[in-house]
Amino acid sequence: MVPFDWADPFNLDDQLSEDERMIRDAAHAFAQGTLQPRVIEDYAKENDASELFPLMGQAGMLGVTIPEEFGGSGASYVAYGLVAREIERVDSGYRSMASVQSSLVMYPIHAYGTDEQRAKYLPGLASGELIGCFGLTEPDAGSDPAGMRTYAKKDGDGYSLSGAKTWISNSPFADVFVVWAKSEVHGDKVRGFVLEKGMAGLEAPKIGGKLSLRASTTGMIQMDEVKLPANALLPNVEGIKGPFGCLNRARYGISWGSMGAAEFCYHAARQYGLDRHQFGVPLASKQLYQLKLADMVTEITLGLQGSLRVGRLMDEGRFAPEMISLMKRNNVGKALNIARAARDMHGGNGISEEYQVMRHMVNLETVNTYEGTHDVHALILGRAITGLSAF
Ligand code: TGC
Ligand code: FAD
Repeated sequence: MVPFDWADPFNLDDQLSEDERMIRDAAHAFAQGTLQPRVIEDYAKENDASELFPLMGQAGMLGVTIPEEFGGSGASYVAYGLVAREIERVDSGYRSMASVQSSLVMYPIHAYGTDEQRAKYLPGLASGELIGCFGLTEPDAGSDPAGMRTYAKKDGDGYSLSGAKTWISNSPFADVFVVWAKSEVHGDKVRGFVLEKGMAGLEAPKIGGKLSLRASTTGMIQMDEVKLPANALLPNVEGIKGPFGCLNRARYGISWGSMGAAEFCYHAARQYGLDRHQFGVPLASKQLYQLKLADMVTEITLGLQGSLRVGRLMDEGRFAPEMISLMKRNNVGKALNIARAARDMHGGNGISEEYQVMRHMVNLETVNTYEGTHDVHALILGRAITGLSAF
């Protein structure tokens, strides 16, 4: 028998390789040393924290699974998940900045791009000198991205792109835009294009007034006959499965990241209950308080174990996208419940920025919606279980 570790009940640490532990520890040091000291202010002021990208790059937080020849770390999907968990332990918005860069910009350029595109963009994206964004969602096409209207017309040897994307992480300060559009030349199939900041007809205004994910900058991408050369096309994928291939990676990372946010809330609630006395005893001595902590540690332990399993299957090339839907949906939903409980367990202090649990709680509302809503992932699973589409 071994003693029970309340912070790591199933000994996750033991199931990681030496390299994965090193990457996890580096991510923890970066997140606690660089991100944690500034998060309350970034969130309160809705700062555009673009200067964090080169810092993330130097710390090896970008392109974890991208081969080293392109500036990435060439590490496992489990390592990528561990990085997401450490960053989101501080804030979901910072994790969003990093996961869009790695999974939604670097991944498609690496997987679907030419050698020329890889060489041009990936090293700068890995170092954080370049910032990327991913334009799929439109004002009238959110859960149903196949309903997109953004259109690429033939224009000489290249294309002319028009349309609008909305709710796009990083877009107001992005240098590189991976945009998905229906393409005239390709029989109106969805294709990916790489746009660059400063192109005529391309604008990326910020969306202000968010009450969630305020440390991450979100905007639109407005395209008015943006002229693109032929080599702006990502040639190696056609159809809506292109963007979905990217979403698989990002959703998987979110399944780990949301557990990081949940762990922060669980640890905070435990400590608060030990420190805070009411009725002459610590709150943590009360059965109701302990029940909530027991529920938290159970969901976190199972959630991390599930993400680890899916990560291993991804590393072996043996995953189904529905496995990722299962883990994204479960872990984010559970993390949101945990954050709400932690907020409650902190009493009045729970609404203060200083205690941070409410920031995690409202962030997780966004995480529950983006990358496929909680209900959309239920329908993805429902279709796989029954063979019947309920979208
Ligand atoms: P459907 O008929 O299901 O499939 C069309 C084609 O796509 C293939 N496919 C996938 N391929 C790889 N991975 C997946 N996960 C895939 N899902 C589907 C499928 O095999 C088929 O291929 P083919 O060759 O037969 O054509 O497509 P549908 O249009 O009916 O889609 C249904 C649904 C609901 C599953 C899908 O539209 C969906 O997932 N909606 C949610 C949209 C979403 O997640 N948007 C995210 C935007 S990005 C974002 O939120 C970033 S947040 C910032 C951050 O990450 O931090
Ligand atoms: P809708 O699709 O309109 O859904 C509204 C409600 O209806 C939801 O509850 C949903 O579950 C439900 N619903 C929808 N369809 C069905 C159905 N068939 N059956 C039952 N219920 C249904 N997108 C990008 O492309 N790139 C980004 O970088 C990005 N970053 C984001 C950052 C933030 C802060 C936010 C909030 C969003 C971001 N998104 C991004 C967009 C995000 O992916 C979408 O918001 C999400 O996919 C949901 O789409 P929607 O907002 O249009 O909601």
